Amino acid sequence: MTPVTINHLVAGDWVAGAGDVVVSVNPARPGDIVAEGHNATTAQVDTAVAAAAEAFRAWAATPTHQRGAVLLAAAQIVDRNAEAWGLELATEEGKTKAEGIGEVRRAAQILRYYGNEGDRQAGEIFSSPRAGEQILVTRKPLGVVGVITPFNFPIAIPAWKIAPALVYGNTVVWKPASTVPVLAIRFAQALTEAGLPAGALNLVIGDSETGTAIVDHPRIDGLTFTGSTAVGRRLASVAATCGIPMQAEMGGKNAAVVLDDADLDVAVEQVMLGAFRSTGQKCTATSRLIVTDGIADKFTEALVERARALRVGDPTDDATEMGPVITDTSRASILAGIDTAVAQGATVLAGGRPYTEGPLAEGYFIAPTVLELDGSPAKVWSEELFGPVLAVRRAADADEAFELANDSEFGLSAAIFTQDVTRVLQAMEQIDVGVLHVNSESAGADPHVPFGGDKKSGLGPKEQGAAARDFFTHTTTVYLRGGRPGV
Ligand code: UN1
Repeated sequence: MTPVTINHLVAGDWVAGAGDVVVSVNPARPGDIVAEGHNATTAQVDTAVAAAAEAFRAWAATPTHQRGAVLLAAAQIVDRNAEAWGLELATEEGKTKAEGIGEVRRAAQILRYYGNEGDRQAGEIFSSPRAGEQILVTRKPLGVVGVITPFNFPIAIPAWKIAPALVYGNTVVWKPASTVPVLAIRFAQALTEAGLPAGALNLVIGDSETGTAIVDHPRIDGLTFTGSTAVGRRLASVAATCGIPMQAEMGGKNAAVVLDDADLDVAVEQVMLGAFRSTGQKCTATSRLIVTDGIADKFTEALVERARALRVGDPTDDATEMGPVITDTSRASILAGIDTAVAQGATVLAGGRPYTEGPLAEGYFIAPTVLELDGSPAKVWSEELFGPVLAVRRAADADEAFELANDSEFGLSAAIFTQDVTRVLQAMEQIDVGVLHVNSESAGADPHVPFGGDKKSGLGPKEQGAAARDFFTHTTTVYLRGGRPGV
């Protein structure tokens, strides 16, 4: 594949970066360059923000139906290119081709959902305690929104931030992870080809300096971020200093709880998907498993057998079930996390190693890993590794299992496997998470319902569905009376 040239979309033009060289490689074969070019500089970020500010008034004044029509046209372009862009996604990010194509289609679905926003309710009306008066709550865009997105969903997460930002009348300056520039370029191309006016979306590819230049820019009115907890907290403190609202989706340490009465096959299948799809690189991935004593031996044995048999390989091969992690640095930190777990008493039931021979030795591969913990303090239980590593603990009963599920500073998602409706109701009450799956894996999000975490997994309003409106608009409460006495 000829490398894609990395350019930036600034004020409606595709321009070369004036910063450092940036190269994105195929994590399955790091010798293969997927894209290359130069990062944007801080001066280019300034130009992008100025363009977004300039475009704002006209875009905000455009009827929602018309803004939505641009998103609907972009959805068609994205759908039409799903196969080709899905393959590019797998090549630059490392998830399997099927997942890559699925993600591109998901971006189209998100564009369609927000493309139809004009048909939905735009505000509210309340009774007034005073005669001749009504109270309306209207919504307006924030202004210029900074969007910072991670590597692991290079088109779906941008879609679920940028589509609502635009449809509610904001303009955008977007910095994607520099490891996945191709899908960012494709998404921006789809929107411009669909008729988005110049300056409404600006794409600047760069490093953390670029991100900081966006957040603390005086003309930025809000920031939406998905990524690591450390970066999210740093940006949140900058946003707080600048006095702008921020929405942050950060870490997860999501538990699957398998109770004695669970259907074994369903639970094993779903825990496998939760732990190892996308090589475990989802903030919603299952990284902790809690299994009650009555089913623990049978379940763990079946799971370990599946994990050992998982086909790891080049994500563009149809037979592959799990690809590499994103970078060498990431592989090294995940392997170090496994070593620490073993030093802290974990038993390796599956995986636990990189590949040192054969075709996988070259790429950033790690075998699907299952570690059993004995209950003594272990970092792998509390800290996100963002890789194909599942830490297992046993619980005496459902009550202890729920307590262990809550034993985390994070609260993004959880999965519970049982056929007992009473236990399900109890889990809904007791497990502190933003997303709870009953008899399905811990990952996944639909465009029309809120997505986001409890506890320290997130800051600010949730994403997607009507929840997105809370972040991307502000309300004005209008006390409305007639202008003539008695009317
Ligand atoms: C999903 O579970 O399909 O960064 C989406 C992440 C999450 C998105 C998860 N914000 O992994």
